[in-house]
Amino acid sequence: MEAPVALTIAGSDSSAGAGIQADLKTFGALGVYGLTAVTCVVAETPGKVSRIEPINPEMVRAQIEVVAKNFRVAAIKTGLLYSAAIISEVARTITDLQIRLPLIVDPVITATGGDPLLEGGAVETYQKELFPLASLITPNLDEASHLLGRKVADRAAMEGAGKELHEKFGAAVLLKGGHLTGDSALDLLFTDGRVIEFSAPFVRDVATHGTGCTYSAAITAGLAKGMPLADAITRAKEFVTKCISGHFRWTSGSGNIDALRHDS
Ligand code: PXL
Repeated sequence: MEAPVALTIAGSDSSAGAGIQADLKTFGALGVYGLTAVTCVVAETPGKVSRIEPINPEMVRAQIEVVAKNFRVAAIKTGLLYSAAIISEVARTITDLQIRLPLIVDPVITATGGDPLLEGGAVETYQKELFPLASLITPNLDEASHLLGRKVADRAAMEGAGKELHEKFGAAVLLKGGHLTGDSALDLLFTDGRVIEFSAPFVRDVATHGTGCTYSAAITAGLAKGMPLADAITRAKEFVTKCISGHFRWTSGSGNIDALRHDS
């Protein structure tokens, strides 16, 4: 059987725990061949971004075009898109190529350590140009708060926020609750007017740089293999939990470095 193929349109993380590196490790672990369109290069170590440089939007388009025309791509995810210009170019390219595949948009706005990754003003471009093309949008609580302009910080607020985003953009929305509910990591999927819960034990005391990227890449891999959305999310959440509990750790006097382990 031919291997399923997925494309990630995302940034490069020099520490390799997040971004396009996490996506490729995830695709590989789940038996999917990963293609890439790099949007920006981030010089960072977990917890500290030191510099970001964008790729020319025309070069982002060129990468998407050449792989889309030559491979049988089965699903696409977007990660860090960095600027309004790149978001617009990605949306235009997907429209021009008449790509009608599952499109998972992970609206990356800040790094896990809090450093900004997306230029100011680009959130509006996401909402106007890319979300209407998405099949699934996967914000965490912080991203949902940015998108809606109000704090989303408890279960009741999650219900309202997810419903509003689902109705506004016509895409399924997976709102990721993280450690909001104590001992479990609770996510809510808003799809076809229904809400489905996904929960996993919260793994404590591990720095979780790259969790969001890994989760959306694992969902994309499941969809590329032909799984229904809710099944792809269930399997992806199990996969992320395994990557966190099996993490790498390098100890040093100036502070430990943790990284997800995608092959555990
Ligand atoms: O985890 C968010 C993220 C996504 N993409 C890239 C990143 C990061 C976090 O640092 O560097 C490229």
